[in-house]
Amino acid sequence: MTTRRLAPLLLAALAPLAACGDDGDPASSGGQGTVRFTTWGEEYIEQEIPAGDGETGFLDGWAVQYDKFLVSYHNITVADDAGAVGYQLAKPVFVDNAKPGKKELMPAFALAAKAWTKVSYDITTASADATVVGGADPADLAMMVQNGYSLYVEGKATKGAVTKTFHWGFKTQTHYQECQQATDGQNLFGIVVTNGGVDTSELTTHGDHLFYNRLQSSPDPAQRTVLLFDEQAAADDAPNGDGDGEVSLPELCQKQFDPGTYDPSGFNVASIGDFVINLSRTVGHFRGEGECEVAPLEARRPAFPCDDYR
Ligand SMILES: [Ca+2]
Repeated sequence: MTTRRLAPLLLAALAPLAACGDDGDPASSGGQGTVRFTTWGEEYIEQEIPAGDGETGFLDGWAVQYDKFLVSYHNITVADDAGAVGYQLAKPVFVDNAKPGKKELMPAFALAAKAWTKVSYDITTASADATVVGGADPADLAMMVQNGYSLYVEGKATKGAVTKTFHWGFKTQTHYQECQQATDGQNLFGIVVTNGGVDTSELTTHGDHLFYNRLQSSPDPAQRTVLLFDEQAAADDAPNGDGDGEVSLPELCQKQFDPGTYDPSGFNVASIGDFVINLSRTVGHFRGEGECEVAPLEARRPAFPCDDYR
């Protein structure tokens, strides 16, 4: 598993981005090609996030296994450098990335052979009319709709003889834009469709990000971003929680974070819950380790993320 860096969390509204670059047709081929979008939770969500050195797994000895990783995708959009939309998903898609394998998000479609530099998507509240793909359970979609969730994770963490379960439903509304990946040492924005070719974009979800100890990568390389669960586990224990073995979001929202261990990176957070809710916006990625700019979509956001979860 390669080391990851955190996607920037942009909590302010983004100014429109000026178009830039060339005419966006490096393929110069004419004709058209086929475009596919898939999603995958990688080994971390399918199998386990093990104990490790902080970057390869939990620094404090925990291991996490997901039973559900439910994602509500909306508005998957492919546009060119001038903003002309070549494709936009008409119906939302519902998927469970705890199910094994890479899942097709929609049927393959054709696009003109050229660079499509602007790929974006949303993870927003699940919709009853969503297309259920990849073997996801329609009952889980109904649960998401009923509770107003956009993302829901369920699983267990173990350390020695201790097991803590979790069922966390997130209501965050997040837009992922300017999706890009490092290719041959450069950041390639969006996708390149070639004449007769097939291009596949994976909207990868990173299950480890919920357990990071900082909200943005530190400019100081000595300050590592690491995976931790001790504080989350302690949120279930007295005096913060009810000790029933289940770490709930309200319990996380009661638990102040240790500033010696957790770095809010300048964001307004007071509890471990605020960390986890903010980090829920960073699970969305592009083509494996590729990144997108993260933009919250809520018209109103509370002073602290937990204010909507107590
Ligand atoms: Ca509990």
